[in-house]
Amino acid sequence: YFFIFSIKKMDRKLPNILITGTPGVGKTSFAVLLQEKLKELKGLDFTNINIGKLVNDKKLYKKWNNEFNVPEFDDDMVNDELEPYLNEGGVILDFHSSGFLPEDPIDLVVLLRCNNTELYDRLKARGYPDKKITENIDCEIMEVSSEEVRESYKQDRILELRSEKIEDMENNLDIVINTLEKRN
Ligand code: DAT
Repeated sequence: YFFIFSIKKMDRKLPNILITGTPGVGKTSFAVLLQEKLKELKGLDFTNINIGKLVNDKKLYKKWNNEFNVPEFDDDMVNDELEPYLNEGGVILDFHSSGFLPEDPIDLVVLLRCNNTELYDRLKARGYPDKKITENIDCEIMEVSSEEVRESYKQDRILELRSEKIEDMENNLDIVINTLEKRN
């Protein structure tokens, strides 16, 4: 086996990886790059699941948040949808929230971080209204995603990485792939 994680879980050939952090930190960009590189460099087939997109596509919500005009995802509905994929293994999850996910089938958590000015520019470029930008920057400052990760996963499964410059992406890729291999 390529990964230590999977040795313990004989039912999963490949580990599951969660990419998390405040909206705009670079989760989706990194998740896509990671999947491509694992294929290109290691010949491994991972599947990307953007949970936000999944929630919308499969309507995994019962409530609507009128303030921000977004659905409020339903924990159980999302977990029911993810369960077969996580049992199978080889999934790269991409989401800002992590506390509701099951701890056991997630082998590595990559927590991305970004400074306020860079995050502001990214969310502005995305066309978010100021209120939504402020809300998200406050979340990054108050470490909402970080706290959630630390409360939900053991320290040795968490990698906290800066995602501010383009070079960070390449660096982070090396760090994540090395971490997966090192534990072999
Ligand atoms: P998220 O999925 O966390 O919301 P994203 O992947 O959509 O974030 O990225 C938001 C924007 O920032 C997008 O235009 C790509 C850019 N970006 C992502 N990671 C970056 C990095 N390390 N350096 C510079 N720009 C980055």
